[in-house]
Amino acid sequence: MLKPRSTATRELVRLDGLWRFALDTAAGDAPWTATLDTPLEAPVPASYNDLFVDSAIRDHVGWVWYQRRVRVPRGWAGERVLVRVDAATHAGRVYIDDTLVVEHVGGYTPFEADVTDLVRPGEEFRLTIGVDNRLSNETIPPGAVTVDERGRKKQTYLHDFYNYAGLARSVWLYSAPAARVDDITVVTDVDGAAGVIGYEVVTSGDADVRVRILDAAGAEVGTADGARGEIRIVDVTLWQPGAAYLYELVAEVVQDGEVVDTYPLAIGVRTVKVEGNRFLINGEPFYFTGFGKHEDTAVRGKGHDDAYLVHDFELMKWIGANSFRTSHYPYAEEVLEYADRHGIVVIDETAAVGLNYSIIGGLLGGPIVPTFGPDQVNDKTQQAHAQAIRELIARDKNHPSVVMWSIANEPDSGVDESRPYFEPLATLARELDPTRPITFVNVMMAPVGTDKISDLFDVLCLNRYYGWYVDTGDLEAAEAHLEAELRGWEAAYGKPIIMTEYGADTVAGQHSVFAQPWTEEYQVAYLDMNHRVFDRIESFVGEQVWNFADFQTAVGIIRVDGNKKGVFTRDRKPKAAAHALRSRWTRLER
Ligand code: BDP
Repeated sequence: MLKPRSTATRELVRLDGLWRFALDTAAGDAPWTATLDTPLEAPVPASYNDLFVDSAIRDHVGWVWYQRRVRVPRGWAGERVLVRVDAATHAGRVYIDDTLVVEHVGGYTPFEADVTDLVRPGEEFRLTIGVDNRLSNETIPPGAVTVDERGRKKQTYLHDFYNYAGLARSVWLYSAPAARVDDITVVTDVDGAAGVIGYEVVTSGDADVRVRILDAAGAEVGTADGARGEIRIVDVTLWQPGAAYLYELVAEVVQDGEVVDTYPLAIGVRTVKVEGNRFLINGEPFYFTGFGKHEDTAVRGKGHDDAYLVHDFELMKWIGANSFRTSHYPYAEEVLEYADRHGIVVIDETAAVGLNYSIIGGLLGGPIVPTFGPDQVNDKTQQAHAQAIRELIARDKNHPSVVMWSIANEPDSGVDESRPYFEPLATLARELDPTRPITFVNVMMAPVGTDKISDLFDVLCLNRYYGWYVDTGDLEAAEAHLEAELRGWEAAYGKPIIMTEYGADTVAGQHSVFAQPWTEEYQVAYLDMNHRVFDRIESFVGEQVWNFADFQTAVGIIRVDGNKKGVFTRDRKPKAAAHALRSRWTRLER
């Protein structure tokens, strides 16, 4: 699904700002059939949870309603009119006046509806969006709603970040011609000094397609006719990590010799390949440095914010990070576009986090519930997971910054049932995009020998917490255990290994001369220990610290106002570890 853009043939109205807002408990039976009777207003984009000083809103389980009036620009007569929601977490319903126009499940990918027949140019309509924050064993990510003895509903979940909900990304009204570009797929290759752009344009309506490529200065460097084909750019400038270069592919729909639609897409020419135990970008071994991140800030929750976007990338540049993982869900498209323009490499992840019912029991010594079963992860969960993979790849396939798909974080991959669950999903991801390596992120409880699915993937991504969850405070034992495990993976698979998570909770300002967990000194020593081991493992191709910044989680006895494994605090102040990482990553040669 193409991101809405303003072009010579398309117009765009961003519907961000304050909307009327109400919980389902206050909104009445059919809140979309009249003006919402509510004193509350909520900003879009933002998660709603932390806005109001009201725990009934913060802890709400179920639907909430957003509403505003929208005027269709009067010049849009004869155009198709579409409403697009960049994300509704976790399920959304859009109403134009009294009419339901689209429903969508999955909290981090966009959806839209053609509403032309329900609205009129120059006139207003009532736009109501319902958003449901509930997770079940059949959603991605999974969760469960429980009802306690007082009849109170609670949302529980298995992932370690707060269940922020609402409209955390932009909402758009846009116009597009009836005969238009619906989708573009670009695959790039390199042939000597030339770049080869394979493209496919899907259109609605019967029309011809023309494609032009412009360089960064706007000069035309290639053209082609037809809905699919190949364009060669002689003397191509490659998109490189740390040295982004973007061309613009302009797809035009032509009817009777006239251009009726035009859609520009930023593209970068680069190749990605796994060869033996190396990860190659443009044929050169690439070593990932950086973080697992979160979309998470105070007050706005997961609300997209351009100021934080720019600042986070500046901090990553300062610290010497060349990459990050969109842990644990697809991030706002603005983030990927920014990565494209700034040469930051992305591992792009679905929201399949927490497919592991044994972890909580395992960590806290409680009962271990099996992950796969009719009331846990089942066929419907798998279907939702397949849909999440489809939507992620459909949305992000053209970003040069995206070099690998991660189809799940820390699933229960140590049990036999994980294989029939994951095998078709890995096949699906490869069919949808045969050009990028695929991975899943392996959990500590499924080490080599226990894990049942790693052979299905190209890169071994491991999350390991030796020195934190195990060998707590004993970095000597941790070092030996970590090294032994990594050597086991290396010997068994011969594939590239990335440590996609390693980290220690650290309260900024906590200090000790001893190796005391929770102190800034311990975080530095913990990271140093990991790095010593990584540097001894030949198959290592990357290190992404958990986490870029402190972030909010559900309450629990192992969380202090959230997860404190950030190298930066939640408001982006460096802990001592930030300086230590900077000193390593700005000098690292591997
Ligand atoms: C891993 C998860 C991550 C957690 C992290 C932690 O992938 O989401 O936040 O551990 O415990 O299990 O800090």
